[in-house]
Amino acid sequence: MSKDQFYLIALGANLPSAEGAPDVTLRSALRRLSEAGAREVVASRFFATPCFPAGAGPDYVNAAARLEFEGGAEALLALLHRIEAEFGRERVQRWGQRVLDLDLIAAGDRVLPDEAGYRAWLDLPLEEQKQQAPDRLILPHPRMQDRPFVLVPLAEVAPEWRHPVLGRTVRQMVDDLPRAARDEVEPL
Ligand code: PH2
Ligand code: MG
Ligand code: MG
Repeated sequence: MSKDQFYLIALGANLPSAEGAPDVTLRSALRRLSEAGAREVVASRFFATPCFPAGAGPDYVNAAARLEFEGGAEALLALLHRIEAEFGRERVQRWGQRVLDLDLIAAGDRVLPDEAGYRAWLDLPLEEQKQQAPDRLILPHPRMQDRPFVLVPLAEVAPEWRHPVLGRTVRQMVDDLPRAARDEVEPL
């Protein structure tokens, strides 16, 4: 397997879909991914996590998966969006409530769009993150290192994956989190 074909994704839901409750939706979305061409899909357990930002909606169910995919990062992103749409996801409000969120977290050890473009997103202050959404694919996900609901599940499927810009493994990034934040991510 070439490193280009290895991907990490994060899954989340905090509203019921036509399939059912968030955990049922996530299980079903993982099955859809395999049917649609993702191979060797290995998923974490499911976790209950407090909504970020606090108070913006009900608790989430989150999970992570690693997988192989032939088509390239843009094609995988398009597939993730297609599956979100199939499950009734409407892209209205950022960071609010969703029936299914499938986020591309990393494509092997690639840095997109390039190291300089990546660093600009990495350093963006929180207030500006709320105003601006990137119009192109930024990888690894520029906020992954801050998010217990991404890192804790990810540590079950890719503990040794190393962030190509920060130089930290997933396991190390989990250890870097405040303990209280880690403890809020609880297996279902
Ligand atoms: N996703 C968001 C916004 N807030 N909070 C939690 N706990 N889990 C998420 O997956 C999540 C969130 C936007 O994608
Ligand atoms: Mg998303
Ligand atoms: Mg998300």
